Amino acid sequence: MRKTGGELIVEALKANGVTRLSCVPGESFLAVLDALHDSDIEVIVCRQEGGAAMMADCWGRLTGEPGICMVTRGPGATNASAGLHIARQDSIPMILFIGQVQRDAREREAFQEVEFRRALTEYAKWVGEIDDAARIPEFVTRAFSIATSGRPGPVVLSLPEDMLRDEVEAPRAKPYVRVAAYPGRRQIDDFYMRLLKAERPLVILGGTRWDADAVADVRAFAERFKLPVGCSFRRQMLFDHLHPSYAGDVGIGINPALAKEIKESDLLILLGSRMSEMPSSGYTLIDIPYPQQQLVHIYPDASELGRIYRPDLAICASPQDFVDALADLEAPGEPRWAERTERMHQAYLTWSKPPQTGPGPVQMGPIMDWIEGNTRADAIFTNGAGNYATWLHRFHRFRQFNTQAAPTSGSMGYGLPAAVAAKQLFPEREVICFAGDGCFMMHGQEFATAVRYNLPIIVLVINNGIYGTIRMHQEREYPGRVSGTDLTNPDFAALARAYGGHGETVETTAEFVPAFERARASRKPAIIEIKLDPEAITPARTLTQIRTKS
Ligand SMILES: Cc1ncc(C[n+]2csc(CCOP(=O)(O)OP(=O)(O)O)c2C)c(N)n1
Repeated sequence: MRKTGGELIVEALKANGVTRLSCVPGESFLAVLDALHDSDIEVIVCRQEGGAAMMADCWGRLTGEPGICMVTRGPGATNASAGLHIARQDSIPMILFIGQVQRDAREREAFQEVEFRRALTEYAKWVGEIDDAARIPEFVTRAFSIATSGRPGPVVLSLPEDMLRDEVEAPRAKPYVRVAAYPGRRQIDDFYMRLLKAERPLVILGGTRWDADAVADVRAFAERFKLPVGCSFRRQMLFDHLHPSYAGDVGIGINPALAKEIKESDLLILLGSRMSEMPSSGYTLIDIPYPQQQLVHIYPDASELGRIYRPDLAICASPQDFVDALADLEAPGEPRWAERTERMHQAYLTWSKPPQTGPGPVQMGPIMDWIEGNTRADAIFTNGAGNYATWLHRFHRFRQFNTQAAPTSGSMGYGLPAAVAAKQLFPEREVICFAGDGCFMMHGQEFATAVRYNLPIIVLVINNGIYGTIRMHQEREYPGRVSGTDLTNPDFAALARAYGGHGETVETTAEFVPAFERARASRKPAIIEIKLDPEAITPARTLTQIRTKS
């Protein structure tokens, strides 16, 4: 039976288990939109391709299956590249389909033409173009394999417009098969012997290719061996923060006590993490290329092992596949390091208590305390980039897998589209987005998407009227010379109402709780603007203290 390219794309998506996708439409892929008309794939129509791609990233992040996004050529694809870059740095499976110019117009710089196999190579794990509609099943299934195997990442498939309209006979699409990479018996024995001989071991979890079972397995392992466990930057959902093994967040502004323990440990077990610039405190935490500590590095992609840090034991396995093998390992009675683990957890608990006072009439500390006491363990928190995110990362105690969507790539604007995607995926769970005034405005238009699909997310816009992170760096490097970091903002509560959502403005600490309760009760997408004194630039230091180095 002959089918159009558009129909074959949708058929291949269905064969690979796709139930939702994000898009901004373009005339370049009308044939796919037409095929979607008769399918049960849910199409989330977005307002800008950057947001659409970030939603697909978030689906990939929270399901482990590639998030799907469709955009048009030139301007659509360049907008989407913001989300592509996040998926690349954050190791998230995602497939971006781009409608492309017709085949006989290529290389003339036709309308909106970009040669994606040249332009997007560094943003994606693989960029392919489908020239022949009969090969759609082959390309799409391969895209799923590449996006999910080894170190996951985004794949781009370019779809020439006329190819999508061709009617051809093609093989029926089959689902991709996941590639597992288990550690061998010899490697597990080696790992076990090193652990038994260690005095001060420490585990750092990170990366992707985790799921709820793997998180439960690693928790059980840490519990049996009383091991201290830290989570890499923005991968905090990998370990229950109230578990006695939890040692803290290995990210920006790391607890100095934890940094010291990492430096002084004699066995570092890096499980799933690349230990890139942010978690490694700018590549200072672990010596490069020869760490002082014995290093066991477990990572799903061989090319990462030994790239920056020379490991003593390298295991090429995904976290899911590695932790499977830990169940058989027997713990020694009371490990030598048990007391140290306890001390590290106590240090974390102290470190994660927010300050109750600071400049201005709004105190984020008590607000965080209230959020901790009044949200469920399965609530999902999203954010982009900015100093405001410190409140969430340092003081929220993540308890469960799949409760965090935050870009390790430090991309502003991620939190809102991610919240929309997370709520669409888990409608029964509360989804709270933290954003700065700068961050929110980068993809604020996706609030309209939340309203359109009736997704009652709660967005906290922490408004200090500045691009705060950059102002902080500026005051440190060029004290008193403010340049390019002031902002003029809309009334965010009025903006929420204009979109058809619920809006609140919080100008004192006491106003926060009733505002949050009203936002919850509204059952609408809501924005709560929290007016924060710009002096409250970090939980510990004011802008003036940074400027005057006092
Ligand atoms: C897309 C993008 N553009 C620029 C930056 C650089 N940057 C990092 S944080 C920041 C300011 C964030 O401001 P805001 O969201 O208001 O939060 P605040 O730091 O004030 O809390 C900027 C401009 C970035 N990380 N991502």
